[in-house]
Amino acid sequence: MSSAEPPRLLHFRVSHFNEKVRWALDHKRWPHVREAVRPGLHERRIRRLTGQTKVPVLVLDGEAIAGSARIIDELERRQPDPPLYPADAAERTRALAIQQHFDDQVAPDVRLLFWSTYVADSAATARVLADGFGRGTGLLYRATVPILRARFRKNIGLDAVNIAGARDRLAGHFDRLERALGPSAFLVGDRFTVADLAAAAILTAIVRPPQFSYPIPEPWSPGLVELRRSVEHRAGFRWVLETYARHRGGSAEITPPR
Ligand SMILES: N[C@@H](CCC(=O)N[C@@H](CS)C(=O)NCC(=O)O)C(=O)O
Repeated sequence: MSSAEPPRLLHFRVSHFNEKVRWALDHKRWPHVREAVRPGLHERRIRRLTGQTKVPVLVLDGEAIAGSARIIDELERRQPDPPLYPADAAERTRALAIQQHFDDQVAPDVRLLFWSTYVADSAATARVLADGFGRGTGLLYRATVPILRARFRKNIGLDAVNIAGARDRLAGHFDRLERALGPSAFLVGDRFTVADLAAAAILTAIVRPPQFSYPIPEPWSPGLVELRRSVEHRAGFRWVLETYARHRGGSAEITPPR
C-alpha cells in the first residue's frame, strides 16, 4: 500500500458517481475511511479543498482529488493490481470511452429521473438526504428542503423539459449498453474493467441493486418504483443486477485511526 495515511473519501451515500469510487477502492481492497458529507451543507468544505463543490473527493497523501474518473485513474496508477484498466491499449481506450459516456451522458439523465420522483415530496426528499445521519440532520432537512428545493432543481437541471428529455433517452441508454455487451458479460474484453464498473454504478440510480451499500429508505417513492419497473424487462437492467451480484464484493472501509 502506497499511502501512510489511509485515503479519506468524502461522499454522498446515495450518489452513483460516488459509488464508482467506493467500488474502485473496494475492488482494490484498499483500506479507506469514508466520510459522508451532508448534501447542500457540504459546499464550503469541498470548495476549500478542491475549488469546486462536487463529490466524490478523495484525500490521498494529503492531496484532494475531485472527479470519479480522475480518482479511479489515480488509484489505478498507484495500485494497478487488481486492475480496472485493460492491459491492451486499444481495449483500455475503449473502456475509458465507455466510462466517459456513462459519466457525461447517462449519469445526468438517471440522476434527474431518480430525483424527479422525489423532489415534489419534501418529507421523502428529506428522508433520502438525511439517511445515515442523526435525528438532528433529519429535522434540519425536513425544515430546509422546501427552501433549498429551487436551488437543488437548478443545480441538476430538474425541470419538465429536461425530465421529458431524460425519459425519452432512457431506452436509448439501455439499447447502447446492450449492443456493447452482445453475448458477453463484459463491456470490454473478457474480464471486469472500469467500463463495467462505471456503467453498472451509474445505473444504480434506477436499478437499485441489493448490494448497493446504502439502500434508500423504504418505502421508495411511487415514482421510483414505477421508473424501475419500466426498465425491469431490459437485458441491461438484468446485467446491472448480475454485475453487482458477481463483482461488487465487500467493503474495504475502515474506521478512522485515532
Ligand atoms: N464528474 C463528477 C460529477 C460528480 C457529481 O456530479 N457529484 C454530485 C453528486 S451526484 C455533487 O456532488 N453535487 C453537489 C454539488 O454540485 O455541489 C464525477 O465524476 O465525480
